[in-house]
Amino acid sequence: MDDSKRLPELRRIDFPTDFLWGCSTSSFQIEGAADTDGRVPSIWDSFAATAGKIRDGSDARVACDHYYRWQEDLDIAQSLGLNAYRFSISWPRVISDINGTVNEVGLQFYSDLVDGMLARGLQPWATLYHWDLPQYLQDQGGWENRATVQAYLHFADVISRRLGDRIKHWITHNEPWCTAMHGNWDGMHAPGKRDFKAALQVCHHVLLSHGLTVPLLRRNVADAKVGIALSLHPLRPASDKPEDIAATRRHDGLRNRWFLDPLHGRGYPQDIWDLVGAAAPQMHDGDLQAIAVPLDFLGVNYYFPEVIQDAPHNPPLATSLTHDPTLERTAFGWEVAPHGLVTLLKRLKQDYPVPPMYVTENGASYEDRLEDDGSVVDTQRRDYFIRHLAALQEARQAGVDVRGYFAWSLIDNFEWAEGYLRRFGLVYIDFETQQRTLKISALWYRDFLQAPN
Ligand code: IFM
Repeated sequence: MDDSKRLPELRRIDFPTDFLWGCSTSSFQIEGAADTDGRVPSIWDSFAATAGKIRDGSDARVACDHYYRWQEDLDIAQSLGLNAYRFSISWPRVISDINGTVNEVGLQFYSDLVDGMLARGLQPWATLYHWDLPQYLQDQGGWENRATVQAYLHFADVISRRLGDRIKHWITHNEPWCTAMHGNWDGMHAPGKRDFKAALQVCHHVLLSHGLTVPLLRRNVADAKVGIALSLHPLRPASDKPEDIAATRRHDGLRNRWFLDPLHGRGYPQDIWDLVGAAAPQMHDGDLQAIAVPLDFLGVNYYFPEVIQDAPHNPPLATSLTHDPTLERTAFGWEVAPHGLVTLLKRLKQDYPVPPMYVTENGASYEDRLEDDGSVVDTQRRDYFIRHLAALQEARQAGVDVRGYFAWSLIDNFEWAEGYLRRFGLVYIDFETQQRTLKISALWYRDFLQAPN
């Protein structure tokens, strides 16, 4: 991957006029107001309250206080010149208990939020599930329990009936890999299990809930456009040894194909199904057919590529990750590889009958500082965006149908197990005062979007 140091020339007019320019956020990471207006605990509240789970010992009880400051945040989004805004809906704010009781106050919050977007020219892109499962469902087994699929359908039904007159773009799930694997295999995320078989069962139920929700959304919402946002990675072997090449194929099997194949009607990849043996998920007749429902778009969350080595003593995949030492890294340690986005998008087009795609997340964490003069000089993040947008454009010019770009994230926020140690925002948040400051990257995005030609 050759990512030259010179910044590419980038102009908005070189993108289609109906291209979507957005930012992404998620409910748990920004809203706060944890006990307000009938919101009940989520698995992330419980996880954060458990000693040792969050690196800085923090929680998201206040986060960015967005529940109270959403108007200011949408004003900022509008001032940048965005025409779309991706957010998620907090299930524990809207459905209060195991009986499916609807919390009208919680629903009203999202209704107002969506009205606020429309009033500012921001097309609402709603994610139904961005990891904040109600704790009362986890108490019954969470996503490992097939009953959670029905609970999710109820949640989706309530939301889409109420907001479907205004929200036309729906993302069923954000990054099922993280829900399943970080939540249940490596235990880095809530609910914090370490059980590979459980992770694959969770994964299956998440995909099933996706598949069953798509027709429901289409029934409830006139002109609905429905998709899913996957975290996908371009992979390459650490060497040209046959063992590393085979390991890369296996790693791809779980990381990418385990999601892409069933969504495109191919079922779970047989090579990985055979490899995981008894850990394979329990399925019912018709599940795979439901999961394969055609989508209106695919959301691609791209952050970094992975370099894979054979690791015979590392079951079940017998692979391990290494780094490309020639690539620069973000403060989080993630490799900066804009060209990986071209590789990924072209691969998706080549290997699958993909619908139109949107980059639903892309961004970088750096150690930003609010200077005495009030500026936040995040030139590395600005350059990251420029290079990735140029890569997106290169993929488009090669014939890949990509119709929008959502930067992660509008504002600094609670970065899951990392707490507040990782800043991804275009906008700096002082978590003591809740003051918002546009970083250099935000000023660049604004100037880019609003340039006269
Ligand atoms: O903050 C997360 C987001 O919630 C999901 N995608 C990756 C981001 C950065 O880690």
